[in-house]
Amino acid sequence: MSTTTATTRYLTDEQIASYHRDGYLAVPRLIDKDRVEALRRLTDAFVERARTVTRSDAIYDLDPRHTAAAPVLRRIKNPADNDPLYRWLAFDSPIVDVVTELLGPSIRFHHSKLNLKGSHLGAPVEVHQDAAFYPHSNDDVLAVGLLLDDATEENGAMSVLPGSHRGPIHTHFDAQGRFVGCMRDEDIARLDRSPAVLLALPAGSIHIHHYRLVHWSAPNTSPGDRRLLINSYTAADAISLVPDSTRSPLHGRLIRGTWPAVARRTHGDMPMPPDFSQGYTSIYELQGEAAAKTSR
Ligand SMILES: O=C(O)CCC(=O)C(=O)O
Repeated sequence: MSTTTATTRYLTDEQIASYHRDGYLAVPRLIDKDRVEALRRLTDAFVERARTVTRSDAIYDLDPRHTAAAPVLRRIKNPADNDPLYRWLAFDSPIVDVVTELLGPSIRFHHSKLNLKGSHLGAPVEVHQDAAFYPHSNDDVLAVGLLLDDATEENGAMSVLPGSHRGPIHTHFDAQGRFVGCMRDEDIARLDRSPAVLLALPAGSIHIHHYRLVHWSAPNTSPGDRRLLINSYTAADAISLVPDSTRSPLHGRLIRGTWPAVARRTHGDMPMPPDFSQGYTSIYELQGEAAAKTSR
């Protein structure tokens, strides 16, 4: 691990150590209220524009209940491609400084997405590890979630299993060999999930999770939305073992530091990665394959 070169330090040594030990970290209220308010307005405008959209496309992942009269989006895809404020958050905000404190001074952007867990309708996310979707040559890969709304148990805040990033990457293929974007019931049953942590945090906070960390989130049963902007990053010397499925021109871009001369590898086996060469829809579509699974 390298040390940070950022002039302002956002994390204490204890926070950095706890990220490496537990595989996640919460930083309350990193982004100020005005910026979060602007982000909510921007996101509302995207949802408004979705009224004219009838099927999922390059920007919108529509919930099956979506109509022009009552738009229901599961996700805005690649938000950093589509507005300067989303781009600032991904490339220039304190989020990026925090990431360099965890991954070292040279980092690359992987992707962005905005999960919109709408009131009463918001879809759950089944138990999974991001590493099963996009394994890399080394494990310095993480995702940062920025909360646009206060996240609570009722509105489906994300849960993480501390330390699970030090365990295996579990298969996310079902018994028929289909990539279903979530772990198998028998593997989940073998995990002790009693130490799970619910990341209930106020709007403007971030939570960071290592890409091997087991995590999930429940449906939104509350009257308010739970919107979560996720930006993922890699150490610059982590090379993706799968082709880009984001179709974003920003994917893989060096955003801090220098381009490395050497790709760093971590030893060990993992399940074969999925084949998204025919296109990637979304985690919700994939997990729909496993719809028989009940919410956990
Ligand atoms: O939206 C959530 O609560 C979970 C997000 C997540 O794990 C994902 O989109 O991969």
